[in-house]
Amino acid sequence: MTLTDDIRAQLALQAIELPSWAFGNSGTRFRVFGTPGTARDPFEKISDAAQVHKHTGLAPTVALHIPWDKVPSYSELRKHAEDNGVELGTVNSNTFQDDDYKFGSVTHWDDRIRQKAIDHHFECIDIMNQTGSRDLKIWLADGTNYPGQDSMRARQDRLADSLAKIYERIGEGQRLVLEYKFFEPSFYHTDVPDWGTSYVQTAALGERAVVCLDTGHHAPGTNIEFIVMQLLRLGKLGSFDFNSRFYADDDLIVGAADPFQLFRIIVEVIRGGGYANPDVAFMLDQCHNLEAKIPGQIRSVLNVQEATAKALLVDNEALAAAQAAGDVLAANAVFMDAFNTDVRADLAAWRESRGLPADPMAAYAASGYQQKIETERAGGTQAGWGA
Ligand code: AOS
Ligand code: ZN
Ligand code: ZN
Repeated sequence: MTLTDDIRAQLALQAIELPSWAFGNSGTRFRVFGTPGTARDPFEKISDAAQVHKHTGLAPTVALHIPWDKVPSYSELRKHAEDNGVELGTVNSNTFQDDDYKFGSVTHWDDRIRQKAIDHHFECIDIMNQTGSRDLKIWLADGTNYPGQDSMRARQDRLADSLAKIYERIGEGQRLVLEYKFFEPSFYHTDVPDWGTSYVQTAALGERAVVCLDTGHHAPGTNIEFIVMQLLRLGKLGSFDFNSRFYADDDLIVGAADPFQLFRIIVEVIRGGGYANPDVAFMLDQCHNLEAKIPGQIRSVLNVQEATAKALLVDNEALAAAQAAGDVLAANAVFMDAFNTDVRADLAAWRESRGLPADPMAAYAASGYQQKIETERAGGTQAGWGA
């Protein structure tokens, strides 16, 4: 099977948002290793992200994280992004790195702390108005570690109340995107643990509140593509945080751990009308603890593109015929044929036809950018996860 003109045209519509934090240092609770050349501030993170777009044409926007990417002038940061050929995207709030949030943020029983968390989101919305961002993404660390520690019911009610206040502030063209995660840092219960809770909470808010599905935030064995199908069916799938996991929320390179799962997810996205649909944002949520960050992000967007090309190859007519005939093996064969097709040469040719390097990893390595930042940024304080 080869990529048809129609598939080639569809591939040109792909846009994947990069996380600014992928360009800062990150690690585990055991150690954060420094990586030569790592960005020292939000401006350098944007410059690095722009390299990914330059070599792949796939990553036109960069997500910010507040307060990690706090700057005195967002119009300056916005201009810097535009000068580098990218735009600022989703603003991620942070209510997990302040002592006040030890027992929760927007779910906290203490009115003062709950209001502080709501005010932080108001600040994020003010920033979105300056950066031109559409989405406010909320991931909450809220939860408890022991049964009886707090009332799960009361926390859920406070969550609904806080989100309603934040939603009221969201502009007409903006969205509130609520991410779920089944555990960590809370281990007994999490206040937004699953797509159902995120759905229930966002449905209560209104149309401009949607769900973010982070692929690393499910128990092992979960059929994630089923969730994708269901949220698309309900019109509530607002965005993806793509990454890979072997064990927990590993935040490794998307498509590295299970390329077949990524393919199955994208098949459902396409089937549900979510591909190249601005209402369903493709984002990465990854950290590169060991590997160089810019090539790590280049590899990531290429993995998503490769899975997309394969998913677009599925012969839907043959699949429908096999399904209608109850021919289980034929239907599965149609599915697997697409996944097992090697699209790499076709994608290289497609890139060249669009003035992009056939091999973006090699092009970046040959560009001299990595050597340049390793020299120029030596000795400075590198930005890090949380810094
Ligand atoms: C946390 O586990 C979530 O995946 C967040 O989306 C994100 O990773 C965090 O806000 C940034 O590190
Ligand atoms: Zn995430
Ligand atoms: Zn996560």
